Amino acid sequence: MLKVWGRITSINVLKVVWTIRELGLPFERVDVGGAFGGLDTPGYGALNPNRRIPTLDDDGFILWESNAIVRYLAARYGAGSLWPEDPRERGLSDRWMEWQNVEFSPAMVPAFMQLIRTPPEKRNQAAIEQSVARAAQVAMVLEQSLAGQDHVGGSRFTMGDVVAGCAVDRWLGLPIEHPHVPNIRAWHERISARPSAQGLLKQPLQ
Ligand SMILES: N[C@@H](CCC(=O)N[C@@H](CS)C(=O)NCC(=O)O)C(=O)O
Repeated sequence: MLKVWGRITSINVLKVVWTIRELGLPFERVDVGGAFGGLDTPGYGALNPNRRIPTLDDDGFILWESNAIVRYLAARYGAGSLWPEDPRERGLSDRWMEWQNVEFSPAMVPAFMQLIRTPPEKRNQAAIEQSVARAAQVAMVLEQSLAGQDHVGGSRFTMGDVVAGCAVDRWLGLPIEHPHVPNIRAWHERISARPSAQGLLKQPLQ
């Protein structure tokens, strides 16, 4: 059975859990990281030398880095669904995983950390404003790409929807003024309605 290490309040754990649920696979999740601790033990360090979450164990095969885990699971268990078999269709999905990792999350995370994980008296208003503005700018790339299509890679739900969807779900949940993004909001409703997303998306941020 699949085993995932990591608290569910981590976006990187969330995307892995959503992937596994979408694939309909049995799994066990172990709460480590954050207030749970457990990342500084020799045992965890042997599994994941970065001492980060998530870590996946698939029958003794250990993998870390959340987007690599999503790709692995999709390729192994979701060929033709989460993992498009046509290389072009797969590329159009996969690019949104890179976009999440190198464009959108770096823009948005400072605002998330300030507004959700920092007490009000310790917040840096300038950092929040800069992050909110940059995230809005980056989000418009997705907004335009979603015009006339139901999912990030095209007509079907694929791994790119999971990964970009987790980040966008957080962004939409932030107590900030968002730009006008009707295509993103419609897509977010669509993906949040999936049975596999229940209890994972649209949750209070913490
Ligand atoms: N690039 C890594 C980042 C992993 C990461 O930074 N995880 C955070 C949680 S989102 C973590 O381990 N934080 C320490 C903690 O939770 O104690 C991945 O995508 O898996």
